[in-house]
Amino acid sequence: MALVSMEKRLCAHTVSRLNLGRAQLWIRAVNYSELHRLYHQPFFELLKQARAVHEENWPEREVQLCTLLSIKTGGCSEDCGYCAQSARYTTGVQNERLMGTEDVMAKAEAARASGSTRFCMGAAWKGVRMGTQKFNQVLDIVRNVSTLGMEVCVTLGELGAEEAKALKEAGVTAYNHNIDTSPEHYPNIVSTHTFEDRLRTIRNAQDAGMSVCAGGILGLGEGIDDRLKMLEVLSEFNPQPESVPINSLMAMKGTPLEGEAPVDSFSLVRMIAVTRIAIPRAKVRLSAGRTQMNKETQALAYFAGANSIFYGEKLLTAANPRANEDMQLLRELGLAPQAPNPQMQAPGADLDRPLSPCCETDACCEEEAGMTAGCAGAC
Ligand code: SAM
Ligand code: DTB
Ligand code: SF4
Repeated sequence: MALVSMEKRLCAHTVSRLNLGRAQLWIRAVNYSELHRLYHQPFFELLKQARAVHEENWPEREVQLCTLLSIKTGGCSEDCGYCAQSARYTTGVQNERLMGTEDVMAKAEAARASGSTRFCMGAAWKGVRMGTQKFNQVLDIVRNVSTLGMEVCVTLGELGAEEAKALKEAGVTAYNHNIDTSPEHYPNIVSTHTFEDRLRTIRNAQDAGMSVCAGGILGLGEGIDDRLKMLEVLSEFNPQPESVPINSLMAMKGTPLEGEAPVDSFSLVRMIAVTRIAIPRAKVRLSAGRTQMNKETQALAYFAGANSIFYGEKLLTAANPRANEDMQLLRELGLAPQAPNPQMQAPGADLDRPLSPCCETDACCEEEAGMTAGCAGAC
């Protein structure tokens, strides 16, 4: 049974029986005080625990390779303080229109040929709306890419329930929507939408049956407590995210956060390790910022539980390590690319706990609010 050996060490959390497809697993929400205790242990003690959880839940040598493509670049209405694609900042990113299906297919086929098993498409806009030409175009792209045998991920900003269903039907495996930081720090970074808006989109993606990829960014001027509060929210999701990207800020010239200091490598590895323990069945993706990391830091991150990376020379607008350097590092460490699983089922909810983030309508949320600490604040 997964995680039994951690049972005695982790105490202040909910333990519940979860139906994940056909596999019965024990998954828990880990609360802030427990995350704090885990994070501040001696470094090697934390690594040992994270490694044990990793080995109980994942094939220890596999790393998932995901390729990113920006299908609509720049000119975004939102003011996310870290983002080179916001129209509010002068960053040098050229605005580009939504790509056509054929061009996207060529990139997706190249990604598959390079060994990627997940293709993630990002768009720089506030969100999508049913019936619009641009959303129809996105659906066409998804239908085509989903024929290639890779997992299909999209990150398109805000989603309503209808749009989420349409994406699922078109063939999306996972929806990426990051919460980025703690609820308290979020308003210091973004003013054009709220943390609760992000949670509502995640709820809609979960309800539509898509896997959710949700994580955040380290290095936004937050404290360690903010990082752990972000992780507490993610850990309380019911169902928990299928994958958790941990980005390190790539400080973009022209953005309000251009002067932020780089993330300390031991803090990054600690965060990966605590994420592995708190969300044991999620792929933990060592995401943006790897160009600033040496091989040793990345090796420690893999040891601590990272089992996915963005692969290929470009993220959305920023640079990523060269594919051959990544393959070389995997070989040096005895790691290997993971096989694709496009038919994978989204994690199922634990029916003994309320869904989290909680549901969309106010009335329903009020009903739930009385009975749940697991409502991550969407109501
Ligand atoms: N517009 C969509 C949204 O906001 O969800 C999708 C694209 S957005 C660029 C996807 C994610 O990339 C953000 O939520 C953030 O976590 C990450 N990101 C963006 N710029 C970054 C940067 N400069 N450094 C690190 N991560 C970044
Ligand atoms: C995620 O968490 N990180 C990726 C993906 N999801 C969409 C994006 C990273 C963007 C890095 C900055 C850029 O390329 O502009
Ligand atoms: Fe727009 Fe997404 Fe960038 Fe925010 S992170 S400015 S929503 S593209």
